[in-house]
Amino acid sequence: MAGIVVVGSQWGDEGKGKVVDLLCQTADAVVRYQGGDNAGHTVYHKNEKFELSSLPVAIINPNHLAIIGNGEVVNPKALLAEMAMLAARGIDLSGLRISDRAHVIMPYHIALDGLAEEASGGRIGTTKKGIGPTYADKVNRQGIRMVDLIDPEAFKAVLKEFLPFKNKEITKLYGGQAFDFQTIYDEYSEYGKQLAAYVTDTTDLMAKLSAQDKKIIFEGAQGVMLDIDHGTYPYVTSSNPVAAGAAVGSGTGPNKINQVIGVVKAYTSRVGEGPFPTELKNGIGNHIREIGHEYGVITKRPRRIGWLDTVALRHAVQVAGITQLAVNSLDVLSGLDEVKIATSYEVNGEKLDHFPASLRLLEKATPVYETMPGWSEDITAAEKLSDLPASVQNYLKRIEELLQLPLLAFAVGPHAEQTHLLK
Ligand code: 2SA
Ligand code: MG
Repeated sequence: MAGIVVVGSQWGDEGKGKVVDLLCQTADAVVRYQGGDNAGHTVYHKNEKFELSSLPVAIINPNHLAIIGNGEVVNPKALLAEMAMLAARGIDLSGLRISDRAHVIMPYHIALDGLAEEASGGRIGTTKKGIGPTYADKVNRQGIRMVDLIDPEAFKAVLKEFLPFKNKEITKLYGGQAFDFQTIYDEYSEYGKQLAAYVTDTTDLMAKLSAQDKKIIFEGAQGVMLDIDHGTYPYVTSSNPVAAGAAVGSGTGPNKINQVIGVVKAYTSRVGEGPFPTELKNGIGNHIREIGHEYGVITKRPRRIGWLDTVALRHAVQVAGITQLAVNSLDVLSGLDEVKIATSYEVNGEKLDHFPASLRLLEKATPVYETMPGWSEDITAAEKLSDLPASVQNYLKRIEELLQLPLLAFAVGPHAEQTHLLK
């Protein structure tokens, strides 16, 4: 088996969907391994725009399996709505498989996420999709899995056991509204019934695919800097976007992963709270946000914008084992006189060339920049490296040098036809 992981190398929204869409044309299966409907993946397929959330973006391509792995958390209501939207647009869902081990996002998780954000004045800036509380229950062994959801008796038993604790938390801690057992049970049993045909032992399926000579793409959501272990904790999501997460979140051995493609946006964006050393709170940042349509796919929040940060990227390369780069959104930078790349930070007059754990250090970190000439040409029709102006080629070359990794692909626009593999 050939296993290729596609990871976001920054704080999400690097354009992983485009790269997956390109690579999955020759794949046998594509697996999402973490996150849930907090993810917002935009892909343009045959000139049609699709915004996907819980499903692997590869679902829009027929001819291969699209798997929701055990590491994902599934909002059944949102997933069914996404499936209905795709079916209405003529997308064939017969390749969809949902892990019976994936945990279910329950309405009380969504309520708790919202209540915690509200009570703290938006401390993390989550998407309020219940992601953190669902993973917390999983780790605390109070979660409900898909295998339970599709089995009415099992579902009744686990919901009866856990709901009183959740209601206590909601009412006593936050003064919120308790959930009624029967209402949730009836509604969610129905979702279970509708999803049952897709729910299967995907771990066993992965084992079978591994035993054959199959090509599998592991589709990451969010980005390495939002990883619960390796990101800017606590300003992170509650899963492991790093490539190792692909093994855990799909039930595949790490030895089955041969390639890790780090998707990099030509600048940096971040949505939600947390450190962002190269953030541009000025006209350039605003300009990039507008040109790049940098607004949350799910929450519509304006994304924070900054220069490319190779301190953070080197950290991502290291912790995710990235082997090749795909650099996106080069077109968005067209028209700037100069572009900057952070190569190290300065903290209290000292040089720091690795990404620190301490938020206090990060707060004081001033990026040390290299400045390069910008480009003014419209590059959206470029197909090969040699079609790009020298300043763009130099920018890409410098990224390769600073990260000591080869470029595999680049994109000059949002459409599938604007993402190009290097020959
Ligand atoms: P959560 O909801 O618990 O995962 O939030 C925790 C942090 O993770 C960030 N996060 C994201 N960052 C970028 N993109 C994401 N997906 C959507 C998109 C976001 C949106 O593609 O645009 O619509 O706002 C995503 N999902 C989670 C989140 O902002 C918190 O910082
Ligand atoms: Mg996104």
